[in-house]
Amino acid sequence: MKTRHVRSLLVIVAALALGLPGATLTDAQSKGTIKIATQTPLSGGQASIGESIKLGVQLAIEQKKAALEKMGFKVELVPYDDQAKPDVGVANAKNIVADKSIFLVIGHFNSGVAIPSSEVYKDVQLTMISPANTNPVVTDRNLLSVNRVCGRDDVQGEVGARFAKDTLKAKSAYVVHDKTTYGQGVAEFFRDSSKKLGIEILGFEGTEEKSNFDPIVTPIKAKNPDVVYYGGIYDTGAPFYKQVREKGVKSTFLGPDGMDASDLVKIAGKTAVGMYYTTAAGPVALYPKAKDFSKSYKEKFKKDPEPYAAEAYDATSIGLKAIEAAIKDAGGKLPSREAISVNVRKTKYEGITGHIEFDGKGDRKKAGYFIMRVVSDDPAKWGDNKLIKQLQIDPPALKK
Ligand code: ABU
Repeated sequence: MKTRHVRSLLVIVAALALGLPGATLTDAQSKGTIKIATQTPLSGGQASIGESIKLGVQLAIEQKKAALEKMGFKVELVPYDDQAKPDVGVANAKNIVADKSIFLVIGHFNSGVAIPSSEVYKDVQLTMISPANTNPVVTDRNLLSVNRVCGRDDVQGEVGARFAKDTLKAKSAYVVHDKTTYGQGVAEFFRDSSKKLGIEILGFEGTEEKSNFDPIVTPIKAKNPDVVYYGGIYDTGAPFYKQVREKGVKSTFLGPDGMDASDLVKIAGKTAVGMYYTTAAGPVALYPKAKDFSKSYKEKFKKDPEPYAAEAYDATSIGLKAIEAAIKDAGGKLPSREAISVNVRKTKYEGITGHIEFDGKGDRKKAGYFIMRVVSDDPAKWGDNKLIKQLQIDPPALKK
């Protein structure tokens, strides 16, 4: 390297160390670019959550990239829109692995997209850290490159069933799902746990319907269950619950974390007020360390973070630390993708959502599960939803 270049690199490094404005590496001074990809729905009915996850990642990169810049690397976010569709996620995944400067993927929102996409990442040991995917298969494939900072649906389904039995005193339930990997999966876990606890399942039905639920509401009304449970995401869950209530069904509504979005009340309005949902996204108000995150997020993006944005922030922070460790292991050079996967799995991290450590298959140890009640039809008050119960539960061991 020419003396002039060495001198300007030293000036940049010193400026970065002091946090001076304009202290960014130019292409000529950088040892390389480390790109972090997100894959979430950025268009369609689930875009509000997908966008918020992406913004959580963006904030973490902006606040925490200095360590990598001091080592001489530029850090860039590359957002991909998986449209909540498995085929789009896989096509994006192929482009992602082909870009050798991408060293980390934070995503997805939908387990049915994450599972096939991570089969592509796995082939090159590109690390995926999921902030939100709860289907057991995400980690039960025991892949070194796949981790999640949230809980799992086999646990979430049981948490919901126990709540229905012990707190709601439910004797019967009617279960509907959206036929996706996630929606059907969590509905089956809820159904099976409910049956074991003595709750009678009056109906179990899958539908791909997105707007007109009339044919499904009729038998629900006739059977008058204590609880109506919908396994799916808010974009279809909200019109479902709305139509069930508007047809005069008085049952208590319960759903999984797919309902955990302010858009639920934007669509369902007052019909969603009073309903319960379980979630694996910690309400940010619960975490003292998430206060700064919420403040910065709101200042920067002019809105509150949606559920799973804080988990996305933590997932990114873990990834950045792992990249830093892998660069050190590689003597200051760009590391292999596999070295990052190895370092992520060794994580012991105090995040804004609590302590994060992974088990051997990439599940978060002592993941949080929360039972919540919707308190207002105002989407801006989603963060005020009432915490009914908070649990920390270890993931099940891998079945042999
Ligand atoms: N866990 C909420 C998002 C849905 C999914 O995992 O597919």
